Amino acid sequence: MTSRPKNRAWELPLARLAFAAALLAGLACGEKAEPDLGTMRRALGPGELFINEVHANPDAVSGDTNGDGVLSENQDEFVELVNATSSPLEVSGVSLSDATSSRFTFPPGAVIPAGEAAVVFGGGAPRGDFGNAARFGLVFTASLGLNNSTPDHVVIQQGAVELDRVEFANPADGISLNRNPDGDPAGALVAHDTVPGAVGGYSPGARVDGRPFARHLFGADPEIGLTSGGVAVEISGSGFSEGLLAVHFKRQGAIAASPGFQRRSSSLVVAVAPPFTEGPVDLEVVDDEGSIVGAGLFTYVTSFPSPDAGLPPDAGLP
Ligand SMILES: [Ca+2]
Ligand SMILES: [Ca+2]
Ligand SMILES: [Ca+2]
Repeated sequence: MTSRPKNRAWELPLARLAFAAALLAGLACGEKAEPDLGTMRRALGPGELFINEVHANPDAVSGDTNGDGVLSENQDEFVELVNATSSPLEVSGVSLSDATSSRFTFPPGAVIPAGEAAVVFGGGAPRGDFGNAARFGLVFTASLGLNNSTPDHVVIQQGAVELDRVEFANPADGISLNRNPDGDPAGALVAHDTVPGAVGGYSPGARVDGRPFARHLFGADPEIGLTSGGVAVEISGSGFSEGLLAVHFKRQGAIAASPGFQRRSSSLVVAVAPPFTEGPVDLEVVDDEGSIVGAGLFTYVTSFPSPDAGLPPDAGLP
């Protein structure tokens, strides 16, 4: 079962992202001359997908990790898996097991973007962003049954190839086990609240401090503006830092800087569109952590269709 984004406005941009990701992955496969051109399916290597966080022992009073309002020592267990590569990974068919049995298999079409996370909760009806996992359709549920005291392990594998394995025993009540450093596949598994920067006892789908794993631009509103510029464009995304430096509108070597921009939140920047030539442009948000580019998110037009276009000259205008 998959948790869908609550805000349906995300669905179109997500479909575009998935399509773009599929195209990019197909191209990447083509460059490597791998046989399965046109899809991103390929054999994963150990460590390309890894277990970053395991929560086996949710607190019975304060441990509603899946955000569904129900405290459950089983449903609020979770395992967080992270794509360690700089490319999208198709993970369909990758399975997750514990000491007892296979517990979960990623469904067909499951793709984890570069550096992003997927979360498998023990059950319930997960509600929340979970970093960017919900927006990418990467929040799942399955019966996990992770032991609280008897030694247990979590293994992820594709076919017979083991991608990652963690072992644990007696995790503290209400505190997950997390890689240290966070997001480092080679990091040791330690109590979440002892990882530098951690906020709280667990962080399903997010970094230990609650930020999303990767930064993205998701969309623009409006998506269309005049070539003369001037419209204020709301750019939605993730991980915008407080040190916003510039917003660029650009296409194939041509670049124009927004004459006025403001960070409203970690997920929203507003920028005045500069004048530009007709056609689609990429948007680039530059802050003190680097730059984030969204391809083709905005389109310049020379004029908007007249609201009375097609009507006879005397069609009721006062
Ligand atoms: Ca819950
Ligand atoms: Ca348990
Ligand atoms: Ca986490």
